[in-house]
Amino acid sequence: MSKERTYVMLKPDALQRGLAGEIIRRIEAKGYRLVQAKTIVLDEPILREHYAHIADKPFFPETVEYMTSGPVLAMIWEGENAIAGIRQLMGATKFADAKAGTIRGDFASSTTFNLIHGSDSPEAAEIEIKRFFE
Ligand code: DGI
Repeated sequence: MSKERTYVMLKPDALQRGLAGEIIRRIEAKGYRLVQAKTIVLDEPILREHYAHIADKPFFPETVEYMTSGPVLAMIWEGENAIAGIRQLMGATKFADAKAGTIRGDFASSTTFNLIHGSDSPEAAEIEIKRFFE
């Protein structure tokens, strides 16, 4: 395992529900290091880019409405195996599959309102860090 950087984004519901501190605490407690963070407001063009793989799905309009409903917290995290490790802390995408003990399993209110994004591969991490921080 080598030290990796990954892109993590706390979605609007995480900030609206006051869960940012709890989610960051869990990631820090596992040993990852916060490298950069900023709040941003997303628009549809950047979401079409970031979520190109789901842009033709029936739920995409709801995703855009949700993701533009308030600011998100964009972050770069670093650590051993950070990409897969933070995905594990996040929990599964589908609401019914997210296990207790994971961020989504403990706090998500639906598959759409699922609090957190994390890059799912080294390639995605590189692209997403560039997309949101450069
Ligand atoms: O990387 P993930 O966020 O875990 O999952 P993804 O890249 O496959 O999908 C991006 C987001 O799109 C996901 O966080 C929530 C939404 N999404 C994915 N599949 C579904 C979905 N939303 C609904 N309502 N239903 C789905 O089946």
